Amino acid sequence: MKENNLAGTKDPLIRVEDVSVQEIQLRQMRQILEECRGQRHLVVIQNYPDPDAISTGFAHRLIAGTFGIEVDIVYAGQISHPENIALVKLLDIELRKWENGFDLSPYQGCVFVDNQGTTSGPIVDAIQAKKIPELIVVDHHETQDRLNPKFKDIRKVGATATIYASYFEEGLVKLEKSKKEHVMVATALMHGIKTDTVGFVTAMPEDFQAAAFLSRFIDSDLLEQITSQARSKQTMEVIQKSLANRVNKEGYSIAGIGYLRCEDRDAIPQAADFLLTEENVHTAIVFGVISTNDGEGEFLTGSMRTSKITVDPDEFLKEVFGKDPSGRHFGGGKKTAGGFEIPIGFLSGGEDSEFREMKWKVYNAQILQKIMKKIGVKREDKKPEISSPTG
Ligand SMILES: [Mn+2]
Repeated sequence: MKENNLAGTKDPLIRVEDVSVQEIQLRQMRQILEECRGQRHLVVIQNYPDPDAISTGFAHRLIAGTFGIEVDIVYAGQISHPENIALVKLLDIELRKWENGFDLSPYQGCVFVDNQGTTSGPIVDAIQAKKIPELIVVDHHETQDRLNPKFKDIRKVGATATIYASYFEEGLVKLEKSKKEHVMVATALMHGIKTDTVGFVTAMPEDFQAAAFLSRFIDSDLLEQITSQARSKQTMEVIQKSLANRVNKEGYSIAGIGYLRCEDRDAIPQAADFLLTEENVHTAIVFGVISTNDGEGEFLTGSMRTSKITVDPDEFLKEVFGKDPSGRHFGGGKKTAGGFEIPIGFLSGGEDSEFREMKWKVYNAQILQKIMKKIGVKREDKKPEISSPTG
C-alpha cells in the first residue's frame, strides 16, 4: 500500500470533545473519498448486522455516491431480527450477502463500518488474500488491529451512526428534508443510535446531539413501523430456554441454550436483554451452538449485556475466552455489550443426537466454568454427566 499522505492517521483515537480533531477527521474522510472518485468500493458490515451497522453502511453509500463512488454493502451471516428485516425492507436498503465465490474483482477498495474486521470473518480473509486496499474504518468499538486502513475514525460514542450523523452535521453532505434518500438515511441512523444505546439509556452527549440533528430529517411514521415489529416465535423459544437454563450468581445471569439455527442467531442478544430485566441481575450472558448452513461447521456464539458500570464487556470477554492460535481474541465488545464466537473445529458436525447432546454438555460446562472463574464463584452445582462410550 502506498504511504498515505494524510496527517495524523497514525493516532486515530480522538477525544470527542476536541472539535478541531473532529474537523481533521472530516477533512481526511473528504480527501480520501476525493482521491477515490470513480471507483467502486465494498462496504463490509458485521456478520449479523444490527441497525447501527446497516444504517451506517447505508449512510456511507449516500456520502460516497456524492463523490462518484459506487458502493456495495456486504455481510456474511444472517439478518434475522424482525426489526432489522423491517429496517432493510421499509427503507429499501440493498445489502449483498457474502457467499463462497463472491466476485471481488470489481472493487478498488473496501470500507468497514461499525466493525474493524474481527466480526466480519470470511470477508476480511478474502479481501486480504486479494490485496484489496483497506481504505476506511469508522467504528465505536475498542481499537482492534485486524486491519491496516488508510484512514480510521474510531470514537468512544454510543453508536457508529452518531459518527456518521456528525459527518452530515458538519456538511460532508448537506442533508435535505425534500430528498427521499436523505430522509431514509436519517431515519435509519436514528434507529441505529436508538438501538445501540438501548433506547438512549446508555447514550452519551454526542449521541443526543446526533439524534437532535437527525430529528429534523427523519420520517417518524417509518421509524415507528420499524421499531414496532413483534418478536418471532423462534425468538420467544430462545428466550424461554434461556430463562429455564439460567444460572444466577452474584448479579450475573448466565444461560446456555444448546443448538440453534443460523437464522435465529439474533435471538441470543434479545434473550440477554431479557435476562437483564430480572431483579438483582446486572449482567447477562447467553450462548449457544450454531451450525453453518452447509451443516458441516459449528461455532459457539454468545452475547453479553451489562448495566453495571464497573463491568467492561470487552475486557471481560477477552479475559474469559482468550485468543485463537493466530492471536485474535474470541470475543470483545463496548461499554454495555459484547459478543464472542468460538469455532468448534474438528468436533463440528455429526447427525447423531446423542453425540450432539454430549458435545453440548461439555461446551456448556466449559463456558460456565470459565465465566464462574472470572467472577470468582465456585460452582457447587453438579457436574454434567457424560456417559462413557462403553456404557
Ligand atoms: Mn454499533
